[in-house]
Amino acid sequence: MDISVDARWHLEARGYDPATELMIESVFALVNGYSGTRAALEEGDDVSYPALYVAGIFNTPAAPQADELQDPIPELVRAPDWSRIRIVAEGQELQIGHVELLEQRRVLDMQRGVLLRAWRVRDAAGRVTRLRSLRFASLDNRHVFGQQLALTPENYSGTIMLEASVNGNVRNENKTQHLALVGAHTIAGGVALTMRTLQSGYVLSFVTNATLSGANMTSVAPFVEEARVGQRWTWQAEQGQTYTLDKRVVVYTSRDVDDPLAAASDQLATLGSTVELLAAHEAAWAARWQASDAVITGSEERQQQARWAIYQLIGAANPDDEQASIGARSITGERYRGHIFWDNETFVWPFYPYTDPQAARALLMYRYHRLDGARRKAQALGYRGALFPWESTDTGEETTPPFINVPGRGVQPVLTGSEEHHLAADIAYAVAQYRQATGDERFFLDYGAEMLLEIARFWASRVEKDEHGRYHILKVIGPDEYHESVDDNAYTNMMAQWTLRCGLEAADELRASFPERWQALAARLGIEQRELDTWQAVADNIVTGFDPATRLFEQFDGYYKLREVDLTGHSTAEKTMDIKLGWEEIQRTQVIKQSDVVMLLFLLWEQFTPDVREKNFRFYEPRTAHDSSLSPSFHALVAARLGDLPMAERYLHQAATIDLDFTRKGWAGAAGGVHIAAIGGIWQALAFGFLGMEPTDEGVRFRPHIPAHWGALQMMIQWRGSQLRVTAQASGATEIGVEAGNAATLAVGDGAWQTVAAGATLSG
Ligand code: IFM
Repeated sequence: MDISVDARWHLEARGYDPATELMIESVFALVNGYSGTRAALEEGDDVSYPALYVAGIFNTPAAPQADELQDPIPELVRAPDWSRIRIVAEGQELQIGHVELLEQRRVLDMQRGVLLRAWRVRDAAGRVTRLRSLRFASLDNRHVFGQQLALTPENYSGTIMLEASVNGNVRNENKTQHLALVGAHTIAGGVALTMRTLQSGYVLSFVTNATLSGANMTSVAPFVEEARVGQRWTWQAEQGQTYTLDKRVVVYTSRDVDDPLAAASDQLATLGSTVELLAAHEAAWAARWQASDAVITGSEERQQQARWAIYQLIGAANPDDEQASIGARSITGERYRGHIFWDNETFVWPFYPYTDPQAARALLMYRYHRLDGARRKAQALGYRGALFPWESTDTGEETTPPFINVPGRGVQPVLTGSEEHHLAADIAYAVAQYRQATGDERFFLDYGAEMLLEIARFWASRVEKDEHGRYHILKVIGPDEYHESVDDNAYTNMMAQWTLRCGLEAADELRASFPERWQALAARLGIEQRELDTWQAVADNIVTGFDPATRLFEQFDGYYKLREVDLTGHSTAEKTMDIKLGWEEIQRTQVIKQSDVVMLLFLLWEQFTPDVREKNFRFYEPRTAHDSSLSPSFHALVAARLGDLPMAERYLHQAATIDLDFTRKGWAGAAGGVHIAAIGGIWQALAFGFLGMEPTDEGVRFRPHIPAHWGALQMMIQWRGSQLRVTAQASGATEIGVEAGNAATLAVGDGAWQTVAAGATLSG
């Protein structure tokens, strides 16, 4: 089977194992920001879960989806399967389970954004059929899908029936029906299927047409069977002859246009051939790689992991959509119901300001458009300002389920929705980071400043003052979710302090440079000087848990008194620590689920002296179980910045294998979708850790730490309108080429800032 594979650009899965199938479907998914298509076998089998998700299409069913839930929870809707095929040769269905699979190779070509498959099957009568397929979800025109299938009867001639359909008979994994049929009919040269989400009322229209080429063809018959539409061919196939299906599908929803069916049909009528669509799609991927590639010269494995992370990140965001954001499993699976967490702003989002600023802006606008929901949440809990929902969907309302069934623990209350508030600061941090990285002052003036002020206002209302004039934040969950209802979580308090200062700076700046705008905004939000004085007092007097004697931050009040647990040999994949110890017990221990103080070290790096960074990392790293996929990548990042390269690489590998290792026993891995936060963390570990990128208000500095066996790390970085190519050698030499755009203010190591024009290079 002749698909050539270059591990630096391709992921490959050989054969077929039902145990790994669902993981492969997620990891090899076709993603273009608008939609995600799981890489299920086109003809289906008993375990496969073919699914399309269209970003932002959520539905809340009429009744709760599970016994433990009191109310129904909105979830990302499984949309019609656009790439379904059915092949029957001489009356025999060519599907695993009905025929013997002789060989199979599946390749995700990350460079071109295509999924390739080659397989051979033999039926009980000994007839061997060879098949090859290619699928893509266009990055050039995100509404378009393309599919090709080449079929060759190897050792027989006979009647073959081939069906290419769009199948709307789908329910979500938990069996919830979210879609109702609106209409299915033939159109000029094809077929159309329109469905509507039952409660949220989104309309989704698919139109498709296909051709089958080969000798002695008989005519094509379109079919419409309830919510399944397609075309069907039956012909006398000749031994050794190859027959090729070319299928194009267009999808529009009522989120995009008023009349999705008309839009999809009009587009299909003027669409180029599959080959032309594929060429445009590949060109779009080439442009995105040009702006975001990471090259690791000496390690094929790291190279593949890095490129897969970048592939998933490019495919997770749509720069043209301000109404959708990135859920915990991107658009590749249904775990966490497609909900959007802090995973987005803190883990995934930082890729975009440095590689695709328009996508970064669109994702922040998703939050801005939901500022009223955040105001409502703050108010409902008795606070002021804006507290974004811990779990967010299309509406901007809090959608965290109040209860959840945890394996091994039964039905448990979920406190994150009411207690995990650091997300507010995480969003503020992204707003400031975007402005710093892009210089987009318009965004700051029109939207960013308002977000910062409202979030700062939330924190000022969230604190409680003690008799010594110190401010506390009580009863929170920090990033380490193994400890609930804690007081003065260092991460939360420090990030709240940072947000308050940022809000004060925004107010000062607007007042000084844009007085009219400030007056209008302050009047609209009702901000007076008295309130700003309170913010200052809170920022100056909030407790942080820092002990100048030990140089450590206490993760939260009382953490040191908890029982120490030796985590040597702990394997998350086997059993997480909360399951091993029990939920009550784990709260009595120092076991940390995921990076907490360690995250803080990175986010507020400049605020800490080298000894504080080192001491806190060495204290908290052995206490962290990494029972959340969010954890290893940030340990990789901080370890790399501290120059501990063996540890940094170990954690980087751990982050990558969360999804890419299909062999771990008892581990469902990526089955429910890829762990996009871990993936975003991989890019951040490379950029901010190994390449040592330190963005500042003055310019961007690089202090690389490159493992010897990598040889070099080269990354494409956008900085305030300049396209940079940064190459750091393991030997220590670093070059930053300004390839295009504005002159950039750059520095390497402890060197002085330099202004480098387009076409010039800074070496250090
Ligand atoms: O947001 C995360 C959280 O930090 C840990 N549990 C899973 C959530 C979704 O990924």
